[in-house]
Amino acid sequence: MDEYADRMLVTSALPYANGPIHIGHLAGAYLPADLYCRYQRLRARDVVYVCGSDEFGVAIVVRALREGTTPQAIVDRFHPLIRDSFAAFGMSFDHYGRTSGPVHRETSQDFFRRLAGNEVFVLKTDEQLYDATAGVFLADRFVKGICPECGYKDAYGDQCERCGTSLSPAELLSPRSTLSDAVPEVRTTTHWYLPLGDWQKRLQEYVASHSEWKPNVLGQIGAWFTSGLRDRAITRDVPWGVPVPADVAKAAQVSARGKVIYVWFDAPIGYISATREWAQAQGDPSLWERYWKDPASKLLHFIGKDNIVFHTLMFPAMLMGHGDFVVPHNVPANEFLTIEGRKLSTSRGWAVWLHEYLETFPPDYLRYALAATLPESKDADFSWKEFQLRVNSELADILGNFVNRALTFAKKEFSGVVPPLVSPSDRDRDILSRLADFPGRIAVAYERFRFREAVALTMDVARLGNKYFNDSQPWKTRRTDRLACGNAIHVSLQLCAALSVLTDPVLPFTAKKLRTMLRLEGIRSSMPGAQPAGLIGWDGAGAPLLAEGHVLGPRAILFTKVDDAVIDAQVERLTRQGEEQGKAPALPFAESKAMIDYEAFARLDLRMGIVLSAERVRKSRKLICLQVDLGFEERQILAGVAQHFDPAVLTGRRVVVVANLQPRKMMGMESRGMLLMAEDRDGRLALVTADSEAGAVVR
Ligand code: B3M
Ligand code: ZN
Repeated sequence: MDEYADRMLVTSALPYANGPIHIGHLAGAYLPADLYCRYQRLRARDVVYVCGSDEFGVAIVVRALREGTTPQAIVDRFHPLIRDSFAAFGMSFDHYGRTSGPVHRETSQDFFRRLAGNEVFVLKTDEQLYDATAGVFLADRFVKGICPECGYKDAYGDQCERCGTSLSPAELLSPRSTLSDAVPEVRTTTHWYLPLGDWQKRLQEYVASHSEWKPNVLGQIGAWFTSGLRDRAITRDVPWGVPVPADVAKAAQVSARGKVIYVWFDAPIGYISATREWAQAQGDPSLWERYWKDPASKLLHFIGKDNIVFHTLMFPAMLMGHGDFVVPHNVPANEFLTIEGRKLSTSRGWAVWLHEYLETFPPDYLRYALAATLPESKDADFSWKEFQLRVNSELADILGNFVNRALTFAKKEFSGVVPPLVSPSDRDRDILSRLADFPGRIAVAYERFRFREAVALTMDVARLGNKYFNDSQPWKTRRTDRLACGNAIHVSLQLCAALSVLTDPVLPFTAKKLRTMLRLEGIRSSMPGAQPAGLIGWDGAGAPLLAEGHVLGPRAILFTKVDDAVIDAQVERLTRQGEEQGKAPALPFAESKAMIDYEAFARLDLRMGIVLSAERVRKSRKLICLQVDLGFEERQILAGVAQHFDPAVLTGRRVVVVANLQPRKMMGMESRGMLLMAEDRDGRLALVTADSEAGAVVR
């Protein structure tokens, strides 16, 4: 049952420090990890859980430019907001660091230096736009110019925000630097690449040894292997990041000026630097090595599905290339969260921010509501109505109600002292024996990252208590059979004590409150830090924890129901926020085209197709080559969507094809047809599809 050794290093994806945390983050990489770590600590496992703010990356520089400030000012604003809102939400990191600090810089440069020394990298030189005034090369978001497709004069070097066309800086007309407004020059620049293709075989063997990984993770990795791993640039000409070590650049005879390590190379190394900072804080700077260099320690990364490739392929290749470290033992990635049935979008203001949530509700309400519906194998939806239902009908009406009845009865009928269990009935004995199984049953779910199931089973203990209480009818036996009444309250209180341990991973604040009400001591904490021996842990929750005669503490209400008005206000706030932010870009709709007659439309031969395979076209940033089954024949079609879709998600999809388009040659390959796409105002693309057979005519 327990798949991991006693020692483990657990991480959650480092959130970018260019905005607050929202509930989509929590459902993806953070809450699952915290549930898991708290559970493992209750099992007396040696867990170190680290995270930290990811403070580099182009997005942070762009935001700084937009706000007329510096990247450091941006991360200095959001790092504490993220750190503190995590703490208020009950995230039990052993250490929460930040990648703009000195330990991370040193750790990243040492890592880079080792790979360079092991000749893992390849160097490549190509042309890039250069701003002679600012003295830096211009990554795509640092160049603006006229869109060659629609003439929009403020198109960025990666995409035109008006027509959505994906671009490269060299395609812009009259380009100019967003840093200095200078007209850029074309200069050659050299970068270090990680030749992932060289590692594909070894990575396939590594992944094949982990058949226990979640299917959604293995599925995505399989598609990456099918399309073939490619070289990944791991340095950038960006004025913000961990500088490429000067000695490595010198040895390679490459100018290090303005060159930094690519954020997706240094960010996972942030897990190592955070562990080093943790070890320093423990007073033993070498302690981190027990978790990163000892094969007996298991490394687990909790992430969202958009980070799978970096944690199961790129980072393992880096670690293998380095040679000193363990490789990830599991990467239980979650899918995405939608909100009120719509895709979460920070740019459109369609998000629930954690720090704003905490202004109105206790953390445990959201911990429970999210844990009960985590997107573990497919996307899941968060709605305020369901949040209210989870709090009112489950937390309050099941768990809170049971605890309140048991403690109220103990107070009123037995002066707040645990009554003896004397000649227990079959029902009494049955409950106690069923209780004994719960820690083991719930543990299986936690060990297999099935948190929704773990939380549902935990609530089953409270459901069992309510049923037992109703069936025992202590309100009658208190007059007719004091002994039976005492037994009923004795057993009910044992269930309450068990719940104060078993709910701890998901409801840490409530569990602590319940243990205080029960005056239950000697229980392990699920928080980080050394603990004395002999404490009762997870498995101990299956046996009675309260001796007869034990004096209980003062009662309190565990949960306050959420009113409709409060929920309506949240929905209204989200809608208003969405409208305001959604309106902000005020992107115009694409121009309407001239009217046509029916005959013009009828000449189109639109057919349903099924994508048999999809792979990126080498040396092209935009093209994907698809083999499409049209029912009556197979077609090769080139589509300029490589910056919108991962080829893996296109394979197997039903698409609409313009089947009578003249064939075209692109990059030396023939394209015989075109896929229909829907493109919304901010350039997001979606496949036009229908649930029909290949070859079906679309009218
Ligand atoms: N900051 C991307 C993200 O927040 C990145 C994660 C890094 S984990 C090493 O999804
Ligand atoms: Zn355009």
